[in-house]
Amino acid sequence: MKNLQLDGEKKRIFSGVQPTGNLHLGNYLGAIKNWVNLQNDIFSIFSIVDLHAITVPQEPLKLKSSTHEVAAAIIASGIDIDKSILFNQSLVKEHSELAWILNCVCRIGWLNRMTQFKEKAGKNKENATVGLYGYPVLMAADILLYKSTHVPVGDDQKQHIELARDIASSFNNMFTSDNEEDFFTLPKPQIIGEAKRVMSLRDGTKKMSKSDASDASRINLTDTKEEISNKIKKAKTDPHPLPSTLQELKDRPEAHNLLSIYSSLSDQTLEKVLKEFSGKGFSYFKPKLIDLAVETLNPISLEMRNLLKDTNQIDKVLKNGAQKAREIAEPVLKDIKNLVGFIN
Ligand code: AQP
Repeated sequence: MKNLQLDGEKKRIFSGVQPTGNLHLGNYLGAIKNWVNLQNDIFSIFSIVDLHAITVPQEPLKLKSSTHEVAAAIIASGIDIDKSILFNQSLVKEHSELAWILNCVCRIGWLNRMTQFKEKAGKNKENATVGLYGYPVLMAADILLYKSTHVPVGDDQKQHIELARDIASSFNNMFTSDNEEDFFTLPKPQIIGEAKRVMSLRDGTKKMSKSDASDASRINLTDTKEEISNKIKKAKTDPHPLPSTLQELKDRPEAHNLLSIYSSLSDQTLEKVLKEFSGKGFSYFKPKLIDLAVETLNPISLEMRNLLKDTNQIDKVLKNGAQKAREIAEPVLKDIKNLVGFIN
């Protein structure tokens, strides 16, 4: 395990994913694919954030099986558990403890601006849980507990990272004196690749999401070749041929989405993909996208199925990861408690 202690200019990554159902192409391209690339250069901590998952009601047995599935998906996608840390959040109690302290730093006005709460609570705000409202504070705790410097996420999480920076900065002002080095470095979001926000296959203006009622709206990492193929064939499009410039994609959300997915899966810029398909119809483009999606996702889903045959082994991996995570978290939280004025 390299680099457990953070010294000098060292970078450290934290990122998480909720066990709220099967992972989809958005989670893969927006987050996990980038994690796999980054783990070779930067010491990384990845968490299956089950404490976040229960901010909306979860069926307990389903939560357990989703946690196994997400762990299997992350490992099958290429996260190396000897190089990086992988654990489920509730095994490291310091996350909840720090969240409480940060609840006493974060201002209600800051939380009131969070768009994800507005979207998830919908019209029935009074009925949303306090946990859903405070979700971004727990997320700030997740990141800051490891003194993380970088947080690779999809574009939808940018506002939450900005809030984590505000909370860290406020904590520094409250508890670090002028002649001391700031306790927290302000974490930076890393929003990488051409598919920063993968959209629904049924509606190019809506984010691809696990909780969308329509399974046809997303490609799950567990989908078979046939399912991937059918979903892409049925994906919403428009009647025009594919354009040659980014400008012309502006009012064509479905075309933009499918081309961005192709570009991210093939590790090419969107400009290059536009050059390749300019003037062609969707009937020409979609089979190419199907081939590429199947080629990338099929090995992942096969490996996932293999890993899921032994869930005891997955539990062992997560517990071992949690132990390593606590080696970092415990002393950081002790320092924080000390700064706040707790006897510990
Ligand atoms: N559509 C997306 N495009 C790009 N990135 C995405 N991410 C999620 N959806 C997209 C990124 O995946 C990581 C894990 O997300 P999450 O599961 O913790 O939560 P989420 O953003 O709320 O994802 P969902 O699918 O929309 O879940 P539900 O439906 O349960 O709320 C994050 O880095 C996120 O940016």
